[in-house]
Amino acid sequence: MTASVTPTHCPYCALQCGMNLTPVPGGGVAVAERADFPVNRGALCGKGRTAPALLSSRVRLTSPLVRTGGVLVPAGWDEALARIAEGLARTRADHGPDACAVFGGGGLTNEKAYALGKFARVVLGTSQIDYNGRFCMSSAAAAGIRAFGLDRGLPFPLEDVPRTGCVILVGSNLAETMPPALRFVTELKENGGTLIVVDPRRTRTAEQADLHLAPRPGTDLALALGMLHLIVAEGRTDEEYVRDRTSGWEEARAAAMAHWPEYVERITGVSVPLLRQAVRMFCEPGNAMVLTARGPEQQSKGTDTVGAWINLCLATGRAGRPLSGYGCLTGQGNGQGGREHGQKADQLPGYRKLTDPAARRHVAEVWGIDPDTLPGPGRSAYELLDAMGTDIRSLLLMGSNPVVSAPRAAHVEERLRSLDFLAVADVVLSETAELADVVLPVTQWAEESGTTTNLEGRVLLRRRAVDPPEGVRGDLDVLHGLAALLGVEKGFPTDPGEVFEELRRASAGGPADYSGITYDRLARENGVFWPCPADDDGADGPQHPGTPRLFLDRFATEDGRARFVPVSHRPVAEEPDDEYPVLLTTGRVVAQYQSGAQTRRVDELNAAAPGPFVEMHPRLAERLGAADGDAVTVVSRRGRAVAPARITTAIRPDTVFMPFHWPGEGRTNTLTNPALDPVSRMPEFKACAVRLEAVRKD
Ligand SMILES: Nc1nc2c(c(=O)[nH]1)N[C@H]1C(S)=C(S)[C@@H](COP(=O)(O)OP(=O)(O)OC[C@H]3O[C@@H](n4cnc5c(=O)[nH]c(N)nc54)[C@H](O)[C@@H]3O)O[C@H]1N2
Ligand SMILES: Nc1nc2c(c(=O)[nH]1)N[C@H]1C(S)=C(S)[C@@H](COP(=O)(O)OP(=O)(O)OC[C@H]3O[C@@H](n4cnc5c(=O)[nH]c(N)nc54)[C@H](O)[C@@H]3O)O[C@H]1N2
Ligand code: SF4
Ligand SMILES: [Mo]
Repeated sequence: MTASVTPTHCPYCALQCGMNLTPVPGGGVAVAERADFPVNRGALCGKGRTAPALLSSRVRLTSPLVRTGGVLVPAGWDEALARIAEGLARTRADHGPDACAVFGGGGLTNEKAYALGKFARVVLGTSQIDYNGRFCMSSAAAAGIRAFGLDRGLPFPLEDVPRTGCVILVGSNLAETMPPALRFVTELKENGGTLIVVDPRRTRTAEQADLHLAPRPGTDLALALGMLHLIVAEGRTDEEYVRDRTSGWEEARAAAMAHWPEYVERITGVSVPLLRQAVRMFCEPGNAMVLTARGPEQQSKGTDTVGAWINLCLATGRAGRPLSGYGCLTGQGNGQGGREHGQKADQLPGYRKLTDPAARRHVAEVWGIDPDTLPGPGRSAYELLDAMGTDIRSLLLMGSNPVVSAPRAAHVEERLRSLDFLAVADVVLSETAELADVVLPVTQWAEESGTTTNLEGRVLLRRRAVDPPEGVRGDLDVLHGLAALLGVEKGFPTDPGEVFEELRRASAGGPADYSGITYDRLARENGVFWPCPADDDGADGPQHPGTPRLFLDRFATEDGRARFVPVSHRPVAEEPDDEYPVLLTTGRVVAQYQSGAQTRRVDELNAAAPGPFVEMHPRLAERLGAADGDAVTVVSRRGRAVAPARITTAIRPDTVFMPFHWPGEGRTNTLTNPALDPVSRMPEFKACAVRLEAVRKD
């Protein structure tokens, strides 16, 4: 390996910031600025900057572990893989293929996600595969497909954001969750544009806003409907656009007109004058965007809620036009690509539908199998975890830590413990890996190549910069080895470039068409936006340029029109009552990532965010008799958690907020409600009813 500089991308969030890596003698790499990548122009947050710490960390796994006499002990790779193959084969023989399940993650590269989906369907023959992206942006994906016929997080590059007129950021705290992207909204303001932030908390992001609306958690749907009502009442709709480019307006309009501003004020707590001000700002002549993140999406009505915000864009002619539109800020490193290539329960590569006969024929041909042997759609992530130990008997898990991150986590943990067999591939001994029968230590981002697709739909190449330590193997090697032990010798190459070549063919002609993208091109071009079909002639002529901006001429629906969906307000699945009078909402802090499996093992990040807390308003704290820093017990119908109070006027008095990055006593997901959205099957992470008790001081 040469000691030269390798340009690559961050292992964490969906921004996929560009960075340069240089190997450090003795192990690991040094991170340096990489100014040529337009998304971050060299800027990195603390997580990206410290990502190399985990490469040479002592806590990283460097040997497979197998459970022997009740404890995990180091073992060789041959033994570990054989144990997994045996576990899966026994389940299949005793209970049928659907008793084997696979769980993936949106942090896995496109190549891994593709191989994992293929492994489930071709090697195990199971329909039971899903992944953590179901917990992430699935409601926005469902709403995007319903309205536009296609789901790509942002239909435009981030560089368009500062050039629009008004941005409504709904439930995104990007100052903490994508810090380098804050630049795009501060530049918007410098350019004379306006920023509206919708968040029950006055976050660091909300502090940047010209207008901050702080609705009660779980009421964004009503808020958007109230705004649409005012838009109609004030004659601010774009009639020509609605006529020429959309369908279904009459029904959607009628539904919105039932949501009077005063009624919306009662539901959301946002006053009618503020609602009017938001409408005025959004309807200024010119362009506007609505960007959503997990706030409105992680609700048991997330799909309809995003639909309501999309309706607002459509009614005002703000979608499929330059510098205007609706977008979802996808979360995980490969949150976009991870939902396109087949680790989702209902999906085949290229964002094809598993129920579509033509899609099945196409992919089966690439895989060299009979389409009739392809299983049908399986269960969604929470439903799959809930079925562990009942009709699911064995699980292979890669790239997720549900013991910390799944809703109703104590129940999920108990389900995982009741499995006949659990195998986990990870870089560290996560809380989920601790429960496994076999743990496989895998390589990390800087030690392997592969592609990710960032939140803009920009396909990127991560490059190997250093050799992995002895004892670890890549996820692709794991799948290759297991496939061979289970009797499938071909079709699971270990070289990511070879997997990508197959992915290109499998995606060709699908909605997420990657067939015109090659590793060579990615190395030259700093990313290519899908869809990017291959040239038919195969000659060296002009290549498809990729598609940075979607929908400018037509939407991806059959008739090319965007579809309004009539939606109406409904309450959260669990409204506060006398017994559980307060709403809990959950989310993130800047220094920790997700279940914390990686970032809790980095000293600098731990020092910045050492543990969980319960953010609450002074009035609520006073009623409770809690001072700042006092331990507070939070009780829901699922269980209880304890964490110190953090008292601030930045949150509504009827709501508390907890970050979800920690296991144990302060595990937020012990409390959360797995009520699912009927379309996307997204759990309601953002609202459940709780009771608070101040812990007695001695
Ligand atoms: N530091 C850090 N960065 C990350 C991650 C991380 O774990 N840590 N994870 C990455 C991933 S996978 C994701 S998905 C993204 C998530 O990125 P964000 O969506 O920005 O993160 P969250 O903190 O989950 O939620 C955003 C905001 O929603 C607000 N909110 C809560 N309930 C409601 C509601 O009912 N309505 C509205 N409108 N807002 C509400 C919360 O107060 C919070 O400020 O971040 C990515 N980046
Ligand atoms: N209460 C509450 N809960 C939430 C949310 C919320 O807002 N509130 N947000 C939800 C969201 S948006 C998300 S995305 C989920 C995320 O939650 P998780 O799915 O738990 O995500 P991570 O913590 O990133 O887990 C990834 C695991 O895979 C490992 N890993 C990393 N890279 C690789 C790799 O390449 N291969 C393998 N084999 N392993 C790897 C990591 O070490 C880690 O253990 O949490 C959800 N849970
Ligand atoms: S913002 Fe996201 S991609 Fe950029 S450095 Fe931070 S974690 Fe990495
Ligand atoms: Mo996410």
